[in-house]
Amino acid sequence: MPKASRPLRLLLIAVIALAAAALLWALLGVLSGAISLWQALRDLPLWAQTGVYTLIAAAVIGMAWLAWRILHPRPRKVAPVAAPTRVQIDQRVTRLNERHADTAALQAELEELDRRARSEEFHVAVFGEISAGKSSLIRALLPDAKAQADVLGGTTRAVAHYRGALGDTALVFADVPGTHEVAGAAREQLARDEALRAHVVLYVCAGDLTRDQDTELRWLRSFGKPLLLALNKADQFHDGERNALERALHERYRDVTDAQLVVSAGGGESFERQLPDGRREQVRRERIPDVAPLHAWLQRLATRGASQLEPAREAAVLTAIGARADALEGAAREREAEAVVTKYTKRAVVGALAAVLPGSDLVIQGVLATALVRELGKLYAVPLRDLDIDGFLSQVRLTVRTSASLVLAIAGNALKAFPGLGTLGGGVLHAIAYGLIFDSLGHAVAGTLRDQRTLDNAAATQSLARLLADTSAERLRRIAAYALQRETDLDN
Ligand SMILES: Nc1nc2c(ncn2[C@@H]2O[C@H](COP(=O)(O)OP(=O)(O)OP(=O)(O)O)[C@@H](O)[C@H]2O)c(=O)[nH]1
Ligand SMILES: [Mg+2]
Repeated sequence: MPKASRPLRLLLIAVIALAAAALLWALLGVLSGAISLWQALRDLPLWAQTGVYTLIAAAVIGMAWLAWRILHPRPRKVAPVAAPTRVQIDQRVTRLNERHADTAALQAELEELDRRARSEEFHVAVFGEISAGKSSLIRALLPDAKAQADVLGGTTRAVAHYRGALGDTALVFADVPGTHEVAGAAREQLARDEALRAHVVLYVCAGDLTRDQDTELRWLRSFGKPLLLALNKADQFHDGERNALERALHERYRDVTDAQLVVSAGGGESFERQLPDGRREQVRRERIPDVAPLHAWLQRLATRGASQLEPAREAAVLTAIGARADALEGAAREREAEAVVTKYTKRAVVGALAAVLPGSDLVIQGVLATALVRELGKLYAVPLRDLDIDGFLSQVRLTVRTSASLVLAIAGNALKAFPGLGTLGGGVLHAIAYGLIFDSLGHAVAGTLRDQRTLDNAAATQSLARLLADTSAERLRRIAAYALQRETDLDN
């Protein structure tokens, strides 16, 4: 570093001296203020002195508390997800039934929700990766329960329930399939559903959590239910390793879980035994489980009683049912949209066959197209005022005109697929072309409304252009069949 020049250093010394003098001056000011305040207070009657001292003490304590709070911010609570109410879910199920959706699974879930609420049993779902020791942990906590344990991963294939008691509370453990098993997606869903149905989730791990496990744990927490994290197989770590892991889990998950506990649920241990004749032999025996801290935590939660934990459990189940209702509604809407598109495609074909045809110019039929877009808009609950149908149809006409020769060529191919069709009136080619246009238009509009909840003209026109060029055999046969059917109907 280059040396500072002498005048500069002198200037720096002067500034420092000035700052020190100012600080000293301020300190003396405060001191003199405090002395004169103290002298003034001495002259006051005792009650007034006590009042002022109490005020000063309160201010000092208040400031100390404020400083402490700023330095030690409260752990951020994960806000529970906003759950739908039971009434909302019941209404949605009724509406789905009216739309002929299969709601049997949703209704079964609601019945199970009510059954558990009535039973007042305390439900604990034991959740975690395959072979983490979930079944062994249940056996250790409820020794009379029978859960299959195996060294091969993926032993618990479906949800099994084990009943017992913790103090005076009737308790049910749900032993769920382990997550992250290869090709175990369906079983993983079973495990997640069961975790939502429980009052408490016990998350079992056998080491540090992977990124997926971390996400899973935070997802479980988002339902606002008590969540315990148990590090199992503690015996497999040296003391130092175990302590470091315990500290790391505590540091990372103290805001996400209610407790982080270290346990050893079982497994085997080997040791060497000396026989009377001096020989030694290897002996293997079941390890005595050490699950005391976990047992104590569960007991503590159980004494709060199932009914106190019921609202969070209900909210979690209703949220899951809400998501399933969303999926069913989506599927019902897709089916209904398909029916609407088919209806208008048939109408377009029939209209083209019956009308005096506009030569080779495939000008789109305005009234029919408007009705199609309106009906799809209603289905996807997009307000009519948000649909610029006229503007959209002008763009559609342009797209259709530029693709006219392509569409007619595709319609010609469809005719070849039905050799008999070609001999029917010359209008059949145009009827199929109209069918193709309406089928493409319907699917383009439905897809855009589904994905964007609005009629994005550019996206819908792009999709239309793509669909107009779709020559899949199944589609051509279907549209040609409408024309064929109508022609035969007209002939008879
Ligand atoms: N060393 C040791 N082994 C354990 C412990 N707990 C369980 N095990 C062993 O880990 C293996 C898996 O145990 P399970 O209880 O079947 O594990 P799980 O999580 O139920 O497995 P899945 O149902 O297949 O997902 C078995 O061989 C157990 O003996 C433990 O605390 N220490
Ligand atoms: Mg198991």
